[in-house]
Amino acid sequence: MSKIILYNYFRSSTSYRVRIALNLKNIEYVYQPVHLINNGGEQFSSAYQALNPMSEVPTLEHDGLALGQSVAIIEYLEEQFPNPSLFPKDIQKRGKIRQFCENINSFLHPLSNLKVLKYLEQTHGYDQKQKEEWINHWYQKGLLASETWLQKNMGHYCFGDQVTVADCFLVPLVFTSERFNVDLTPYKNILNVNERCLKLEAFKHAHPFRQIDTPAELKIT
Ligand SMILES: N[C@@H](CCC(=O)N[C@@H](CS)C(=O)NCC(=O)O)C(=O)O
Repeated sequence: MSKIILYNYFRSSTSYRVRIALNLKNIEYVYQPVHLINNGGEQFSSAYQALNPMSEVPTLEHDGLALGQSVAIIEYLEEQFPNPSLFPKDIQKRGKIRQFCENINSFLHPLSNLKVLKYLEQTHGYDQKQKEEWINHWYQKGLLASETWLQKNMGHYCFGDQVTVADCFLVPLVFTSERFNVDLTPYKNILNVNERCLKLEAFKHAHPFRQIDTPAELKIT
C-alpha cells in the first residue's frame, strides 16, 4: 500500500474525525503536524496551500492525491479501504447517519472554527467569554438535534451497536464543546455514547491529548 500522510493538528476536531476513521479501519499513516497558531499559522504557508487551498487541516495525501475536507477524506477512505465499513448497508440508516454528520460538519463546526473566532475577536472585539457565549448559543441548537436523533436511533453507539462514521463525528464534537465550556448536561445520550466510544482503542489513540504535537502540559497517557 502506498504511504498515507495525514496533515493535521492535535486539537482540530476535523483532524480528530479522520484520525478515528483511520484507526477504526486499521490504516497506518504518517502524522504530519501543521501548527495552526505558531509562525502565524503553518496552514498559510505556500507549501501547505498548494496541498489545501482552503488553508485548513486535515489534508490526506495518498497515491499522488491531496484531499482536504474531512467528509471527503472519510468517504475516500471508505471506498479505498471498505473493510471494516463505517457506513451500514441499510440505505435509510445511511441517510440518517449522513444527516447526523452533516449537522455537525456544516452547521456546528464552522461556527467555532479558528478563522471565525479570530474574525469575531479582531473585527468585533470579542473576548474569550463572548466567543464562548457565541459558540454556546449556536451549539445548543445543533446539540439538541443530535440528542433527538440519538434518542431515536442509538444503541451502544450512535446508530446501533456497531461503530459508524457518526461516532467519528460525535466524539470530536463533544471534545470541542467541552473546550469552549458548552453546557452538555442536557444531552445524556450524547454523553453516554461519547463515554462508550472513548473506551475503544481507535478513539483513545486518536484523542487530541495523545498526539505527537500535543503540548507537554496537555498530554495524557
Ligand atoms: N470543512 C472542513 C473544515 C476544516 C477546518 O475548518 N479545519 C480547521 C481546524 S478544525 C482549520 O484548519 N482552521 C484553520 C483556520 O481557521 O485558520 C473539514 O471538514 O475538513
